Amino acid sequence: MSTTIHKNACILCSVNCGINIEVDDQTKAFVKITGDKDHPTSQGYICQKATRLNYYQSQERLTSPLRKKADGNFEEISWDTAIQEIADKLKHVRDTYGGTSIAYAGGGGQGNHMAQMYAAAFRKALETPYIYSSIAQEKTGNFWVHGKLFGRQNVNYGEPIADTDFGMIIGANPMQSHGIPRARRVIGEISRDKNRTLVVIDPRKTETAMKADYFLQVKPGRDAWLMSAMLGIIVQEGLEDKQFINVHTNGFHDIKPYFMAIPIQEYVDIAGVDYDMVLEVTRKMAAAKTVAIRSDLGIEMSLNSTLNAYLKRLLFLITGNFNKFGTNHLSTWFMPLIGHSRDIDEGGRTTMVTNSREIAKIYPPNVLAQEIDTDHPDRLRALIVDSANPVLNWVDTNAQKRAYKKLDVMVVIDIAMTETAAEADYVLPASNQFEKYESTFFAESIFHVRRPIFPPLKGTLSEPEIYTRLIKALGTLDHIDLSELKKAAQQEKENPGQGVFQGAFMKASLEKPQLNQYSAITLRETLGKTLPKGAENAAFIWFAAQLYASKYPKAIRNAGIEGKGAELGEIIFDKIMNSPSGIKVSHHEYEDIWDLMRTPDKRVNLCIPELLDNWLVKLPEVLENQAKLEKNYPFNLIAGERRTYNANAVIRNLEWAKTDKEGFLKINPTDAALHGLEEGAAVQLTSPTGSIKILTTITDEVKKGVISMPHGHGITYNETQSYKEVGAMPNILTTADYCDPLAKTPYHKNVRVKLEKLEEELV
Ligand SMILES: Nc1nc2c(c(=O)[nH]1)N[C@H]1C(S)=C(S)[C@@H](COP(=O)(O)OP(=O)(O)OC[C@H]3O[C@@H](n4cnc5c(=O)[nH]c(N)nc54)[C@H](O)[C@@H]3O)O[C@H]1N2
Ligand SMILES: Nc1nc2c(c(=O)[nH]1)N[C@H]1C(S)=C(S)[C@@H](COP(=O)(O)OP(=O)(O)OC[C@H]3O[C@@H](n4cnc5c(=O)[nH]c(N)nc54)[C@H](O)[C@@H]3O)O[C@H]1N2
Ligand code: SF4
Ligand SMILES: [Mo]
Repeated sequence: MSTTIHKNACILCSVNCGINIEVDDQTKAFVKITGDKDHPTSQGYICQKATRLNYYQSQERLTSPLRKKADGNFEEISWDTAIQEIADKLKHVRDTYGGTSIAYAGGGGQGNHMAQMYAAAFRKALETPYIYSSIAQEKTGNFWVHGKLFGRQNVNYGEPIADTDFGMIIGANPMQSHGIPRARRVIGEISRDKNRTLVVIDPRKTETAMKADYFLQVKPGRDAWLMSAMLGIIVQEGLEDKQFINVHTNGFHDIKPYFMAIPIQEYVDIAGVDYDMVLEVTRKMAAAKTVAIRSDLGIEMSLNSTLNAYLKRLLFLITGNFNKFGTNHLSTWFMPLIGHSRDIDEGGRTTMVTNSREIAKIYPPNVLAQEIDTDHPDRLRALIVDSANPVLNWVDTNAQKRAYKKLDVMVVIDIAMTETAAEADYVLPASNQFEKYESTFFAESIFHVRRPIFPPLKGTLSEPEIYTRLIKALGTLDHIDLSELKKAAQQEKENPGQGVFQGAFMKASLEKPQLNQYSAITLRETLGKTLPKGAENAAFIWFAAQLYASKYPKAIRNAGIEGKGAELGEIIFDKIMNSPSGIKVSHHEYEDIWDLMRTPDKRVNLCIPELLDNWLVKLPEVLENQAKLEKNYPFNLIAGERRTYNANAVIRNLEWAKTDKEGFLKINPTDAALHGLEEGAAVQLTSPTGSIKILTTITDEVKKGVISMPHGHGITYNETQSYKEVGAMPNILTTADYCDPLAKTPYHKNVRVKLEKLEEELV
């Protein structure tokens, strides 16, 4: 058997480890996948999920554009027909009701972000600001808080557990979900080192908790009480870092009274953790040389999400653990995936129906169905979904299905027939992530352009091509003449290093400002044509490189990339295009890092009155409301755990899972006994929104009253039909209104349900 090894990246989580994929030259099957030692962040590390990426590559695909018929079934149509009909329908909606009646949903899952630049141009052409993103059901509370503390919602910021003396992990399980590079090694190292401390705060005794020096098994949704108590201990015992506070922050004296007033013992009791351990952990944190705090969905998708984001940051800020080695710190994006939005009181934008605020230029999935399913004159009437599966993954599956029926037109761009695609009027088949140039760049200071391993599957197109065709069909680019730029690109190719293309591009941008809005398309059609076949999709990186070089030349040179002025941008672009393992594009020295602050005086604004007066002091009300819900729905369901074999819904064939195909519900032995459940018994869970049937596994990983089910199950896939009824969809149970009042992030980790034993067999 002859094989070829291709470098690429794993697309199953945001860490995007570099991988070597060994491909059988005859059958084209993935024979073996190993870690790529040359990848700048993963350095050869991979987890068990990447080794089974062959299930992504070999899964059932879409191979023709589809149009829904009156009887609800799909028919195959040609690309030309699909593009023209979709463009005509969207144009009609735009011209009749305005661009604000159109929404875009998605944004690239864990590994296909290249299309985003083109999707942005498409939204410009459709005149819609509305991008509903999965990120806005987890991180927007954080971004809003960043806006207040650091001056901008889109600052990039890191949580370097790998380099810290005292690592605290709140509501994250890096041993399974990663979220930080080489997570298992990093956690193992800090865990084994007697001189370093690892604290885990989680209601579940997770794989990460097992490695901790201190495990605080908080009651679900009670982190705000715990973190307030810790802040209370710090200020009441005078443990804050006074020098740091003086030099780098404003507002400490305004926030101090709120934490002086925290009844520490009472709050620790509400959180359900040991008082002495909280005291010890907090004092140790205040005394530690460096502290880094990492958190994720456990506090983002639960009660007090935005307040949690603030309290967590206050913990590292008032102990002086910010912008130093081994502490939470700012950095930069080579190419930002989010932006900065003005807040409501500054005239910022909101949605038309529910008045939900835009944060970081994105909108919350939690309100999408309500923005469609209403008689409001300004409701949404058209929806384009790309690289996302909202019906499965976003809140309230059934409410979404009802809403989508009301749309004038719904288009889904995906590689597979998903639960969401099934609802669409048109489905467009995309080439998958190993069949086109793609990029990954979530990790700090990294950019990885991945080359295609295979040509596009017959019948499919890359998203950049799809968006370019759609924009052309809308007629938006008709009046833009690109001939000068095409000529300049050709000259640049023949005579590189003279800055010919750069000069021409700058000139064209000044003369025709509308070009800037469509720069991804412009570059693809000009510079892109001089790049290797397929690489035209990556041409926009040239522009990102120019911008980045003009802003952070020193940090770029620190990363070992030499060059000056205009030349530096060209050099980074070249390096990125010619580094199959990805490259580190910058390194910010700690002495320069405070320059990345975006407040006018480069100091942190510690005081966010909205969160203190309207929220922190009203925590007792949150508790009262919760108590009412608990009466009828006694169980707290953690709906969406990351496990050994789930990866959102990127791999639909659940045969890829070596264990837990069924997606078991974890339940405590006492609860199991109370309900007469034996290992593997089936139960029905009912929430105010819906009910599901699921198999149980008995474990003391969860306490009495807490149950936990995996994310990414309930998928319909031919070969796994038999699991369909058991591997349940968590979002049948979730409720749109049960969410953060400010950012509208859902409380998926705190779904209130009741549980009944089922006598029937599920499989
Ligand atoms: N295996 C795998 N890895 C993944 C993914 C995947 O699908 N599968 N998805 C990726 C994506 S998109 C994301 S966003 C990340 C998410 O990564 P994580 O947030 O780390 O993963 P989760 O398991 O969803 O939740 C984290 C932890 O929060 C805990 N938790 C639940 N409720 C509470 C609470 O009230 N308080 C506290 N303190 N903790 C609570 C849960 O018990 C869990 O251990 O994972 C990424 N990695
Ligand atoms: N109850 C509950 N719900 C949750 C969560 C939870 O913890 N609990 N977690 C949430 C989180 S953190 C996240 S990030 C979301 C994730 O939810 P989504 O954003 O929906 O992400 P994925 O499941 O990764 O869906 C990616 C889609 O992209 C498609 N795809 C793969 N490759 C390509 C490609 O090259 N091109 C195109 N066009 N499509 C492609 C896949 O087929 C799949 O349909 O789920 C959320 N939903
Ligand atoms: S850590 Fe994430 S990116 Fe790395 S191999 Fe595992 S799933 Fe893939
Ligand atoms: Mo996520």
